[in-house]
Amino acid sequence: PQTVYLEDYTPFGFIVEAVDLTFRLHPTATRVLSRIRFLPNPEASDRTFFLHGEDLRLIRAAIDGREITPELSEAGLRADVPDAPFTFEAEVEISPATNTALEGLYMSSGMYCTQCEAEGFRKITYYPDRPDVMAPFEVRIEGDQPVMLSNGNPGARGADFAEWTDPWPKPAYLFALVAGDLVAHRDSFTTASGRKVDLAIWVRPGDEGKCAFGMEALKKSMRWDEEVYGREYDLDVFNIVAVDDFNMGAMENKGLNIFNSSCVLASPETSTDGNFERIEAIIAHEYFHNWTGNRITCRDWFQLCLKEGLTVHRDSEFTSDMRSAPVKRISDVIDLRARQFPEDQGPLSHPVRPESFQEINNFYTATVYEKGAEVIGMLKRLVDDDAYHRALDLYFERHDGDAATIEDWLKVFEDTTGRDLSQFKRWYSQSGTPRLHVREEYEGDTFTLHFRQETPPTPGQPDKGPQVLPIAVGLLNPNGDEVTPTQILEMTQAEQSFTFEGLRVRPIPSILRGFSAPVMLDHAEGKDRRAFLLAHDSDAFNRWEAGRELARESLVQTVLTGAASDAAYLDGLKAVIRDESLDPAYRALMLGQPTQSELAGLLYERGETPDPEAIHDAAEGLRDAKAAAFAGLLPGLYEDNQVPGPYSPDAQSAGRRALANAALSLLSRRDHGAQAQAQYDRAGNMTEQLSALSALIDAGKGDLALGRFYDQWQGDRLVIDKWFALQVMLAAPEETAAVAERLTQHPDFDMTNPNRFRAVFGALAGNHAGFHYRDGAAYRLLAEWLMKLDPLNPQTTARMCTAFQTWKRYDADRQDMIRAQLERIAALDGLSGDTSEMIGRILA
Ligand code: B3K
Ligand code: ZN
Repeated sequence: PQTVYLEDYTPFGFIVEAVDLTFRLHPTATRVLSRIRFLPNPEASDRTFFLHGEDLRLIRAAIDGREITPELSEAGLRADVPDAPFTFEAEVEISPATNTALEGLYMSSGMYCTQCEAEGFRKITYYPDRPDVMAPFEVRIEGDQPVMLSNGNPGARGADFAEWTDPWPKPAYLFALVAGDLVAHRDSFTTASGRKVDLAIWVRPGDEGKCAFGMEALKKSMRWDEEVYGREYDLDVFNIVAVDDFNMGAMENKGLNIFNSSCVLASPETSTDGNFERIEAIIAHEYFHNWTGNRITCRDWFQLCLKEGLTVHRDSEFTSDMRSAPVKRISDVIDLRARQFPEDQGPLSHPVRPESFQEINNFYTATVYEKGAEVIGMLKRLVDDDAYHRALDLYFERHDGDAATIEDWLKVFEDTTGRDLSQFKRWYSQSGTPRLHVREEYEGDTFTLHFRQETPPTPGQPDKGPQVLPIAVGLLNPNGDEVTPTQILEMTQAEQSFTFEGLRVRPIPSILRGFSAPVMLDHAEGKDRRAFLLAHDSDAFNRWEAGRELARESLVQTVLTGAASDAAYLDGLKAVIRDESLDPAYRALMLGQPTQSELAGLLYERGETPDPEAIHDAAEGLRDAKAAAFAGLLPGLYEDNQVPGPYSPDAQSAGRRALANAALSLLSRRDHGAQAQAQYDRAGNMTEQLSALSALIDAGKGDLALGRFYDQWQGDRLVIDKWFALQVMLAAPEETAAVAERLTQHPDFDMTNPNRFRAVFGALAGNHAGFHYRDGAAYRLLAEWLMKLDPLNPQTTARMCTAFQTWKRYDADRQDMIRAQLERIAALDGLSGDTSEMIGRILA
């Protein structure tokens, strides 16, 4: 596979003026007829006429009506063309039914659908498949499918054809086509300027009852984008389609979003509160792409964070507005630490804007998405909300219809605020997580914070410059009152001090409030200080973080010295969770604890070799300690947070259920699952049913309920995914690999369905002690299945290789076992470019 470099960018030699496509659908022999109008691009020097194309059977090609015999290769087609406007025509044949990679045009449960981002359109027809080539598309679909959809507005429709026109120029990666036996859940939305938009969510017959929530989320997103960003929708229709076989969550194709059915279908009986919240966020995310991604797209794939970081930032703002802002912030940071930090601290570390790649699909990462969103959050903090929105207005005005770059993005901020963002730009080019060290000094009535920042070397980047860090700080007095409200300290140097004057008593600082920069904070505070902040910090994030720090330290001490769980932590936590003035969702987050994988990372960071079994035992020990310390409190907490009446997925109800279920999981450590069994037997929604089932499994009492659960839900693929995942996630360390292996023998296991594959193997990688169990069985099992999946679905295989990215943290035996598995995969005959790039980087 070839490496592509950001610095090699050159514009395409031609402009595409218009695209006309006709599809004659057939499962194994679909014909695609294209008519593309090209003009020479005055801004390009290279006029080589090369069109991407992969796995296509060329039937005929013509230029201005005259047949040609182009030069064909694995990657595409080259031809001699006139030095003037011309029309290129081609007819190709493709086979959607045998397309198991789920990229291009493929079939899922009998329906035709597409996935073109990033480079899938070239599997549909010959085309300059690059995001800076934008054109209006006309599409005609011929076939006998009851529903046939494409991008844009509907045109003529007959018994065996349907036509669609998308007036907005778009890159090919936003092309979509869907055809099948589908039913619609319909609604409409009137935009701020009074245009009526027909909305529809298309699903397989039988799923129509699971669309209402998604539809509400869509309408809320449309309204929110008008109110907060002044962005209106721009077509007569907006269609969403649910597809069972999909490599990721969803796709923002213009006017025709395609969703993994797990990210749109929802009902109280089959979906958890967590599912509802995620669906709302993903619908918003894909909808918001209409402006940040579609109207303004990326010049090249190195600029991916331009649309993804920004759109994640926007969907986080949306969720904060719809639900609880502190709860959303804490959840985002938990997620960042679980997925982005390990990536940035291991062999796969790359800048938010990568500078080279072999397979772009390997760069749809937590760094590009989530760290990319953090970078925008910092920018907003630095310039303030008003300036942020003025910059965004300018961005939309200046770049509508463009394929833009990070330089364009930063320029609108420079132009609206007069700031020089050249140092800030390092957030896009430097990889790695900065470490921020703090020292305090108090003299006279002056309090000083001395900061020092450093970013360890990452692949290809031995030396780093200091980054711009917005550090949100507030000061408390020893009574717990805030004496200095939150302010943003702007750190730009490697070492920098900030003073606060006129303080008659030594204040207690609360640093990095709201997690104002994505760094690892090293502040030698001591337990008392943390307990104080846990009790008093007025910043909800830092209050939670103080508890988290205590939990981390307690666990680390247990692992290293066998110490019992920290009593001060348990006391402080008890006060918080019994405080009824606090949001139940927030209290539920407080009850949680760092993951075992996070602890392994922390130990490694401190120069220790993490022992997965010891970490597992410490984590279990802390849960037992909570169950014991809160024994008197838990039954009340459980009872008081029951939500009576019909199920509603709103944030308040969900928060109460989260707290009740957190209490339940601790309770069942002492009552051997009695309360959980009672909840399982009466559960009226999936949130209650699944948390009862988890608690039962955890108490070693899950077998009967697991059987009943399967019998009840065997007809529902999405619920059965949960059934698969839960068993692996909650398996005891020494049994995890065997449980996963047994599940791969189950008649419902289907490796070609990414959701099902991930249910088993995502859970295997997520069960830290099970995955790293000393016999290495889980490493072998995962490698074996990745090798089976690679020839069918390279994208999902490559993504799941990330399970091995933290391998260098562990002891020599485990490293040897993992290396052996990685080398075994690397040696596979015909290994895909996707997987080979990932394994190569992990081994490097
Ligand atoms: N843009 C798509 C992701 C495409 C992934 C291609 N491998 C979904 C999203 O971020 O909204
Ligand atoms: Zn996105």
